[in-house]
Amino acid sequence: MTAILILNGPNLNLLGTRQPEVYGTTTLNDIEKMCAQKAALLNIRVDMRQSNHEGVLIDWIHAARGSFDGIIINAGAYTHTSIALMDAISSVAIPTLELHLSNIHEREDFRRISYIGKVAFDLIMGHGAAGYPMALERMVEHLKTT
Ligand code: CA2
Repeated sequence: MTAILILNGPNLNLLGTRQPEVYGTTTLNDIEKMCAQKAALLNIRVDMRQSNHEGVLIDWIHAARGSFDGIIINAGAYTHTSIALMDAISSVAIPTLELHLSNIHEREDFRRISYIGKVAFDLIMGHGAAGYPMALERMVEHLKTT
């Protein structure tokens, strides 16, 4: 069975509790449930995790080798800073999709730079929580064609 790892970076554990005007009112727990439902429909296995620590995210990416067919990552602010996460993704050579709740191209200039985007096969952004199940569909479609 196809297995997808969904990684969430710093501060995303606060989702639904602060800044609802930017990030919406859905919690990460709600999103995990949405992903589980979509996974059942797509007949895939999904494992969703969150960490505020760059090294933990890197360790999870390394450990994904041999266990997961694809990685969906909302790296939070590490998106715009972390060459280490970018290197981790290219080192495991697992198809990776970049995901954001907000449209990072329509916000501050510093959010336009994405190191994840340099190694991801696609980007889904600006759809809020709905972007997560969309990302699962996109990943499954991508894995079928590769
Ligand atoms: O739009 C996204 O998904 C982001 O990855 C979210 C990051 C931000 O740094 C990226 O530029 C875009 C921030 C996540 C912070 O999440 C919060 C959620 C609720 C309250 C406060 C922060």
